[in-house]
Amino acid sequence: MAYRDLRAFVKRLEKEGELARISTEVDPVLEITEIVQRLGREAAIPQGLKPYSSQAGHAGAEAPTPGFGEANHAGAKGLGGLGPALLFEKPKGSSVPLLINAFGSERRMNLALEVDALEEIAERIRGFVDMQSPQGLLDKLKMLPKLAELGSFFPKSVKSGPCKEVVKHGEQADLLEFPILKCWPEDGGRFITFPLVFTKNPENGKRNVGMYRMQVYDARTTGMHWQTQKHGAEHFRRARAKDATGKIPVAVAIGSDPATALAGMLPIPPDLDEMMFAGFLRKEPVEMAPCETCDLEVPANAEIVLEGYVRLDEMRTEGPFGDHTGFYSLEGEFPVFHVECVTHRKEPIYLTTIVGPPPQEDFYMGHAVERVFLPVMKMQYPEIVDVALPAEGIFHNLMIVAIRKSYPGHARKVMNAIWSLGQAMFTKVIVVVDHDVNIHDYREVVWKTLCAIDPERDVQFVMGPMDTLDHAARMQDYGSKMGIDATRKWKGEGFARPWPGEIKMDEGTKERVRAIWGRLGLKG
Ligand SMILES: Cc1cc2nc3c(=O)[nH]c(=O)nc-3n(C[C@H](O)[C@H](O)[C@H](O)COP(=O)(O)O)c2cc1C
Ligand SMILES: [Mn+2]
Repeated sequence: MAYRDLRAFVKRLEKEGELARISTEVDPVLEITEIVQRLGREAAIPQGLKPYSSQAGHAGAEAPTPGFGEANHAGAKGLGGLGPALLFEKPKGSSVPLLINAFGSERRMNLALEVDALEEIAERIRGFVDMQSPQGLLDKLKMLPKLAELGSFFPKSVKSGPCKEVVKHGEQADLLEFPILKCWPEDGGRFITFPLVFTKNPENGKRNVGMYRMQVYDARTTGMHWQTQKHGAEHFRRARAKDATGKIPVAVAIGSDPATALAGMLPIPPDLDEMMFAGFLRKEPVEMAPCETCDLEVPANAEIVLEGYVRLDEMRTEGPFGDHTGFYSLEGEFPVFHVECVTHRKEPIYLTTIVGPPPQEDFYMGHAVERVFLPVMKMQYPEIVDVALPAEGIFHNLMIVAIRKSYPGHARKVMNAIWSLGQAMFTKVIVVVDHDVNIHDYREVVWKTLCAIDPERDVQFVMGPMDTLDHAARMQDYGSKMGIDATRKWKGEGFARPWPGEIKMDEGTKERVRAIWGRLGLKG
């Protein structure tokens, strides 16, 4: 059974010993951040310090061994966590409790998505992706349950829902009643960090849901941090092209059942409904209730809903904001959200998160996305064996890819594929290695990559769109990327020298030493 709402998830976390309640008054201005950071510093297991484990089985150049890859997943386990989820019952200046770090460990991500391992979701996706047109009658019959399951994911419109237990129009609507965080000292103000922002494509009416931070300017005005390549920004541009002086309706839901809350960050194609994907994840449709003041729908189980509009002729300075990168995003001009109506549950819970120097809670959310979408990536590019996004690479700065190399130039083909694949377009550095490198062991990756490259020959630069948050790019949103071909080089790539084998002791000698070990008087 899917979680009914956020509070059902909170209950489960508590039952599992994954939640701490804080009844002391704490200030959402900076203090909550510092508490979360202290817990994180103590609890996080730096991945780089994991025990060294070289992947067995050196394959000779141009002769990849079959049966590789699966063992690579072992390395992705045991990412630790950032301490428990925290429910601040008395945030200073607000009567609304605040939930943070709800997804800050691999275990809590599994609980959120109701799986024992993320692989299960990947497996379900594979099941659908593998569906081919049925051949005979038997095949057709076999597909029926899958198709029925697909149908059950579509969001379901309902008349109303708990999110409307309290409705406040106009002057009564007041964002300042919620414990909105000021995360870092130089932040431009308080920011809503875990919203689901709903808009419609003005051309075809299709829904988009994205997680975009919102700077609070006053009781009824916020920023709308639609980075230029994101779907919200595209809706804004298309509407503006039709009527530059108009406005578009926008609704924001804060806090819902965990799969729905997380759906806002999914890197899925434009015009694909994130709420349908949430239905797939929770195996039950998301119930959507109509807004009070505009033609949009929001999850009926949401804790808090903000309804309003964004004017197409208005921009305002947003930021600075202590960001995913571990640095401040500088000020920039972004659209403005005007709140006309606030609805919420009785005794709502305010869901939020903090980004900052890695790893933070978003690392565990991003890691889940990486694991869940890997089968989709492999479907399109079957040569991809595995990918790894180290926390320090903050999603867009570094992707390590293991491929089964089959032809000259294959590593570069994969780089180009990644740079043209949805939000993977932002990847600043791609390292491509052979399939027998354990890419979740970063020491092994550094060692084997550096041994495998002739830098001038194996590094490729390209220009393209950059993540808005990249402060080193020559211009905002546009800059260069680098691909490193760290695969073994082939004759077909102009490499005439022999490629050496990796050093490994033979089993016979190991066995003989094992037998006499006890007599040597050595530890270990
Ligand atoms: C905690 C958190 C905060 C985020 N803040 C922003 C943001 O302010 N602006 C933005 O464009 N993307 C932000 N993102 C990334 C988007 O949620 C992500 O790219 C998502 O896929 C966008 O949805 P879209 O593809 O429908 O545009 C954030 C992600 C997380 C996890
Ligand atoms: Mn989208």
